[in-house]
Amino acid sequence: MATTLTSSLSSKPKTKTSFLDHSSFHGVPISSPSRLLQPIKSGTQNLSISMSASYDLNSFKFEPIKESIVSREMTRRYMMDMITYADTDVVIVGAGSAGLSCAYELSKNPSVQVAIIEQSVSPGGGAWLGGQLFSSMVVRKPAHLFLNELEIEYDEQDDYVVIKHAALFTSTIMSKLLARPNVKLFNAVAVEDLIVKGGRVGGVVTNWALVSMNHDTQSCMDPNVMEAKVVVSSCGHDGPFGATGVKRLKSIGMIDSVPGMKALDMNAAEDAIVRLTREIVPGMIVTGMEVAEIDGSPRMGPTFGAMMISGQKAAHLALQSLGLPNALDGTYTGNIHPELILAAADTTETADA
Ligand code: AHZ
Repeated sequence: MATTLTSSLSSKPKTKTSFLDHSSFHGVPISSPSRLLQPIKSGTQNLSISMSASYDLNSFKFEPIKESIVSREMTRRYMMDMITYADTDVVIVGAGSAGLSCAYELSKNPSVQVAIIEQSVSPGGGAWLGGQLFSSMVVRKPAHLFLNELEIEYDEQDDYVVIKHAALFTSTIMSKLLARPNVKLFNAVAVEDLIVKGGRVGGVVTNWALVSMNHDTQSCMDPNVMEAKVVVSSCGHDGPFGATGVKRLKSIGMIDSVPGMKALDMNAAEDAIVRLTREIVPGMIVTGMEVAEIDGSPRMGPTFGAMMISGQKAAHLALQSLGLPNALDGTYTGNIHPELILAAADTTETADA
């Protein structure tokens, strides 16, 4: 269970108010943690730091290795992953906050094989920062329950919580997710297109991201493919790679329009993103900010609760599509907080609903 930092960071006792009544937090400076006010101790006194292994740091030496062994270890394992995931249960396109939340939730079922494809070398999308270039990440309740599950500490305020650094969320969810045996992250790989058969999305067309970015500087460099029973598109809002999934659906005539996200309204935006997370065409679920692109709903700016809950909803939609127990039709018995069990909303709703 996560503990909160409120007691150590806040200089005033907290009283419960609605944010409409003006939170006691607004404008109140946060006092420095007391340890920062202590002078750094010198010498050996009070030091009880230990190293887990007793290396001799004065004459240190690694065990020997042949260079070719390193190459073969990497190549063999990556190629085995490509062979294994050439035909998989779910492909998640985009490892931002929504895609990672979806993958985390989905991969709790060990029988579901999940491939995450991220065009950037570094997964995480925009969630390494909270907004602009600031570190803290604001998460509106009740999405803090997801943080409790992930054991991420936060500073609790009235109707929201604040994680001291967005990177703490992103690194924690990634470390738990990527350790699962049924998950593979293919980073530096871009989804260039979709496999579509009989009106159903049946997988993705991939290429090394650096190749995708250089198509116009080379002669034809054909892509690779990955078949999937379900594709989850979490490509974020429009940008060099953003909204790739829904833009492609429009260009091949599977949806009529991609109006683009509307201007910022945090309250309307976050509810709409969760409500409109859905299977947009057979075989493809859309989550995160890409939802706002397709529905012309507002953006929320620097608040991340909707990315987490939308990702979780996308995971349960994928489980439903796979015919597995899920929180949408009440058949799920796994670890999800009752408040986060999403009502089986009418997923055909539009932004104007
Ligand atoms: O690199 C992209 C990013 O990491 C990746 N991506 C996009 N297209 C791809 C493609 N192939 C592979 N064709 C691709 N990867 O998708 C990820 C999207 O992450 P994100 O953080 O941009 O989107 P998100 O929906 O997870 O989170 C959005 C966070 C935002 S934006 C916003 C605002 O602008 O108001 N507010 C919030 C909270």
